Amino acid sequence: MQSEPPNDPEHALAAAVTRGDLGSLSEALNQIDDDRPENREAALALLDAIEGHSRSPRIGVTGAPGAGKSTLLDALVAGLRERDRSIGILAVDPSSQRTGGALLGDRMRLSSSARDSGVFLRSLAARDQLGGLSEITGASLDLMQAAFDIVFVETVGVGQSEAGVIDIVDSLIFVAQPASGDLIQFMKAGILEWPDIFFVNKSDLGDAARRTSAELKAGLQLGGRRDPDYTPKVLCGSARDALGIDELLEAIDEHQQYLESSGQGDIRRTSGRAARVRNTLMTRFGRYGLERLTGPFEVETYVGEKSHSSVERLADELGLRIMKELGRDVA
Ligand SMILES: Nc1nc2c(ncn2[C@@H]2O[C@H](COP(=O)(O)OP(=O)(O)O)[C@@H](O)[C@H]2O)c(=O)[nH]1
Ligand SMILES: [Mg+2]
Repeated sequence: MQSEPPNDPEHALAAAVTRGDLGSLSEALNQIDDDRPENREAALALLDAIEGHSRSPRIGVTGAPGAGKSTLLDALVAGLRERDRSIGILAVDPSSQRTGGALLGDRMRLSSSARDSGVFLRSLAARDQLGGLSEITGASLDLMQAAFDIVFVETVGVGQSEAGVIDIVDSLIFVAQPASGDLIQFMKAGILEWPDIFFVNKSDLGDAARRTSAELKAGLQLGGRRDPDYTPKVLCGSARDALGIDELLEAIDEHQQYLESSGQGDIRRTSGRAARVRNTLMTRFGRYGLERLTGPFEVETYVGEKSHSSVERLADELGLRIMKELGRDVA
């Protein structure tokens, strides 16, 4: 049981975000993007207030530039609107500003100008210096999850570079180009390990798509998966012609049900939150600082026990501990 929410501006804003008010969501996203120190506490209060209040699916869409991720999202949005679901999309791919993504962005901005349209797009240009997703990406997705029935994050990423997106989503879709590689190349690139669903796009191009799908299926037989209990679906379709979209939506639902019934969903969320806290601490204090915490599992345990605090709050709390320890080292 949670007690009545306190009556302060952050909780009022959090409540409006949770109702799906798009103006409030934009305001909240700007607030967490404002990194002046005097604003920090308000941003943390806002993120704490929405933490754990939504179980909306968080879906990652990755793949090489040009694979059709933005076009696919456009088609998914159409399918989900028919099903009356509200949708938030976070686009971390800077190149999507220029190609098909620009169309997507314009359309979304157009439709979301009506406050109740139920579709919202936010573009984030930057990744952090280390090449991973920035801290703000996870926090933005947390806010959007509170506002919508389902949220997507589009990132350019293949194989190992997907590691960051894994920490912020429940289900990962990999959009493959036809003729983009054979089994050996997929294995070398490490793209078989993480995604929960593979969508071979541009099936209108014919045989190449069928071959790519066969190579992916063969690769998945070889094991080496993060979650050995779930066999990913390999689907074919055309984002441009809206083919295979219903099947993809079904596959997303099915994976979400698997996460729920197996308990993997909770496990993923907790380990993702812990990984985000660890990455933040690593960026701020480096390995030396992180090792000032008492044991290797301290971050995991701490995060697991505090399921009502935001990732950002937990990182600040543990950061304070590290600073105290570092101070002791100096003294
Ligand atoms: N032939 C074909 N082209 C597609 C399909 N889906 C997307 N495209 C095109 O592929 C290009 C890249 O698409 P985009 O969605 O921007 O890819 P992203 O970089 O992965 O987001 C654009 O020119 C799209 O029109 C498809 O199903 N078939
Ligand atoms: Mg794109």
